[in-house]
Amino acid sequence: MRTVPADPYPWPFDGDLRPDNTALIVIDMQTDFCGRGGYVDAMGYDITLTRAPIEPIRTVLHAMREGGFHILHTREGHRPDLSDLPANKRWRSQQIGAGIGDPGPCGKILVRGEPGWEIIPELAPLPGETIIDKPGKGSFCATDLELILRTRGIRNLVLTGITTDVCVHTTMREANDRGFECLLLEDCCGATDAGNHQAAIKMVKMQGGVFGTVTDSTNLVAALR
Ligand code: C5J
Repeated sequence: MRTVPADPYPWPFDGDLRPDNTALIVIDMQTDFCGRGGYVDAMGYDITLTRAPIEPIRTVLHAMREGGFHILHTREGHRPDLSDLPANKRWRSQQIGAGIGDPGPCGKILVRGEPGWEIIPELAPLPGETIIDKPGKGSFCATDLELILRTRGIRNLVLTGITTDVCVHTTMREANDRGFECLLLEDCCGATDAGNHQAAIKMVKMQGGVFGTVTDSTNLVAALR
């Protein structure tokens, strides 16, 4: 029996926390979402908010790698021919001045293989760590993430990355509906708007933990020691 202090309940709910049934997911820590000249920057948002979780994630990555936990990374992006880019997603991005697929300072925005689509060097995956390429906001939609988790017997998920209110939240909701036991690390996430970040955290905690439970990197690392 082992748990991490969290709000509204210690995680995981049944105390079954082991390296072989638990994974860290680092969501979309790509230049397009937190780098100068990337998609979020081109939309005019403050990238200091989406860069804030870099150091806390590094700390957690280190601790969970040391502990022998499963590590997965995701990247949002589209095929170079844009055949997996819905017309409405493209249109909306054009309206805000950062058209997906259009050239920018970091290459074509949110296109696989372009510099802006790469995971930032500070959080680069190590050889052997799983990378999930996803065309949407949720990490389960149109990917093999669920198959990989079930094949490895992973049931507990630690969620980190950007953005709290969009890709992290969508992934957490998808995971929760599939029966995965989710822990969100508050300081290891960031949004393009501070209020949205706070609201997204609050939403998780409603109804006794409607999507899971919330803690921070300090609590998690201390509990894993
Ligand atoms: C967004 C993401 N916000 N990774 N993507 O478009 O949250």
